[in-house]
Amino acid sequence: MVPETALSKNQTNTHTTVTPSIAFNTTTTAAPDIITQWLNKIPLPRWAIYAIAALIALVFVICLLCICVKCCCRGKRRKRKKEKDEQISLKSVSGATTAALVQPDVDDIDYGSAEKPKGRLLYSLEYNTQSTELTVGVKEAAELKAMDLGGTSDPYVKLYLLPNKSKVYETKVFRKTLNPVFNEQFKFQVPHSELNESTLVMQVYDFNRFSKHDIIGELRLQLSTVDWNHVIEEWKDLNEASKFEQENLGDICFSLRYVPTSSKLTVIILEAKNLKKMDTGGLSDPYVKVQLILDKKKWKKKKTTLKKQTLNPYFNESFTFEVSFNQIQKVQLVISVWDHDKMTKNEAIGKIFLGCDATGNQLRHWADMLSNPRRPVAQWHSLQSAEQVDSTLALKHTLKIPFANKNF
Ligand SMILES: [Ca+2]
Ligand SMILES: [Ca+2]
Repeated sequence: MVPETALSKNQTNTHTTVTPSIAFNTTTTAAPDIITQWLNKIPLPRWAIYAIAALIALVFVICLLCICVKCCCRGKRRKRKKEKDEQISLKSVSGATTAALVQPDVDDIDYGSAEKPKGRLLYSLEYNTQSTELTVGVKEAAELKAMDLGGTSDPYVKLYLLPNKSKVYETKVFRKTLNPVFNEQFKFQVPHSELNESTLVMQVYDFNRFSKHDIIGELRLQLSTVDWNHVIEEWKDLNEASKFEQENLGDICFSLRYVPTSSKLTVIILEAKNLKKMDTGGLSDPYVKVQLILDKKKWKKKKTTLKKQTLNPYFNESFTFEVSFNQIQKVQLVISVWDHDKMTKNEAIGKIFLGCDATGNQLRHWADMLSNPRRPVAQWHSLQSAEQVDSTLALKHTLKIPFANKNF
């Protein structure tokens, strides 16, 4: 440093015409020299120029900070939203749902495309010629197509025989998995004469609490092609579900609430949608019957008001029944949607039943109600054909069936 200052002093001495500032800068590079010259051309005091420069720099830094903060906030918000989504889906898992929460589960919104592979199903078949009993084992599924937003599905399997679709079974629902292990067995009575004409249908569905269940894929096995000398256990790729057989009768949403201390069962019929068209005008006149069956007898019955000319009726009608804790474990709740006709007999559009001996989605709703006493639990259900439900109920009551083929 010392020799440098000495040199600059020397230079100021030799070049007397130049200003001290220029003399100082000659010792450094040429660029600051240009800046100084340029600064000298501005008709403002030097302190003002520096102040303006500082101000511009400050504004620039503030802008930069703002952009950074905004980016960070967006990241945090996204993270918070993700956490919230997880909370919502966890809530649906716990089954603690109220009637006020009847809206699509975030994870239950479709996003799958039709072209993706559906997955595979491992099943077993066994036919006992003596008892004419067909045993179908639904073992497990693998690499199922994801139907929900979270990239998973809530699979269960529905199985029945054609052409006589008298009994429809469902496995338990497995939440948030694409590789469920069911390990359930189902028995069908099939006489020898019918075995070769029968087709076993196994459909894998994605359960959705607040919307229609989506079919993931299905298997159709013509039993005439099966070699019954061996126990069959094999994996098969699921196929696209055939559309023609899936008759859509409509969906119904209702909430169930049971208060053991006061022995009150409350059923709130909320709404129905996409009901089957029963009248020539392309609409229906729906109302809902709520019925309790106890010890194989019609026990209690109530019905909603009639909604004229609609396929998407909104009811929000509440019915309370007195059912003791002992009875709630044996009772069957039958919900049926009917089309009113002025001139002819009213026709059942569809039906479902719930209770401890129900299966699949209906059993799940019933169990949710029992495990959440005093809380209303709402859920959508797909209606089944009245004949099918009547037949299932009749099969459960092999003694006297005074109402087996009548409409409830
Ligand atoms: Ca689902
Ligand atoms: Ca009608």
